[in-house]
Amino acid sequence: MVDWGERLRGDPTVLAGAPSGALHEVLDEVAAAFDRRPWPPLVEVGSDRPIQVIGDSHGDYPAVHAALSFARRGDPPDRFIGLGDYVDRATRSQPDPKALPSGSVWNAAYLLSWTAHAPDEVILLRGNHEATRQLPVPGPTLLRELRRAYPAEEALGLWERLVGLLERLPLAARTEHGVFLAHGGIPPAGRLDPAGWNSGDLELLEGLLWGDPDLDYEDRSVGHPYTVEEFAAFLRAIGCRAMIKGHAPGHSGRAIYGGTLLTVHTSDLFATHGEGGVLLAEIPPLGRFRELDDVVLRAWGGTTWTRRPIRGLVRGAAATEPGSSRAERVLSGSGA
Ligand SMILES: [Mn+2]
Repeated sequence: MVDWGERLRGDPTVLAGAPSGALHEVLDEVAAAFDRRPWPPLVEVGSDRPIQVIGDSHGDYPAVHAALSFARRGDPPDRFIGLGDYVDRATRSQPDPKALPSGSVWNAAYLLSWTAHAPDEVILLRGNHEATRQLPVPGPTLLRELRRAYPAEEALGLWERLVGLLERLPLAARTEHGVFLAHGGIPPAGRLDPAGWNSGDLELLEGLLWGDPDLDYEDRSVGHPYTVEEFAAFLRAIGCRAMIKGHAPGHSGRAIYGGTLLTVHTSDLFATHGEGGVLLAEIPPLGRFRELDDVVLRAWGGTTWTRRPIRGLVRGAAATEPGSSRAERVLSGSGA
């Protein structure tokens, strides 16, 4: 008997070439785990250990495997949080599409198997690409990737299963030491209290999964920009001091809003965006974390993780950014 889940957790490529029954077996285990322990909209995460955070991966399972292996190198392992967007666009990220024909499938199955196996250590948030049936994304490729990997008549059924499980992931996380994590943004006014959050609330999904800071805003047809004033008010309301997000690659590797909002991306598709790199952010444990200055950023070079500074954290540098002096006034409470 081969345990496909166990094999997959060791190597995200094992499903390639295997019959669809292998993927079904993995998804059965994930569904059973989610039934036993459904995810709440907001996950509270302990800060007793370092937390490794990945941004949008879009099917880049080699980078995700490298990040999760890094997080799990010790005993006990570091916690691991994915900021969403595990699927779609994988075929565009590879110069040779035949090399990784179905990266979204292997990436999603690998991560789902891990979060089902170790839910206290591997926490996956939804991105807007994990909410395509609620708010459609432009140019999704997951179904096409499934059609390359499996017999055509099985692809739609597998798509429905995969998407259905991705839709059961939480919307956001909050650490004990006050870091808020979500794919894109903050909830709309009137929904600042997580006690009232509901994963089926489209306006909440749009805010958390599709929002962009106004410094980084692009018109996506879904989602609204938020200002530093709205951002600061939300952080105060939920008792957090900083946020880490993905979604918009323009500021990847940079902290904006006076060094309180960091964006990371973990896909070769966006390796040249923002400050560049396939990035992993480490939040130190309680006692060693006060602000985003204490977060360690690393970039994947294909064989090793290399430490690199987070841009925008030095006050002098932040002050050169449009809107940052306003950000500092708002965040220090000296007027808006
Ligand atoms: Mn996104």
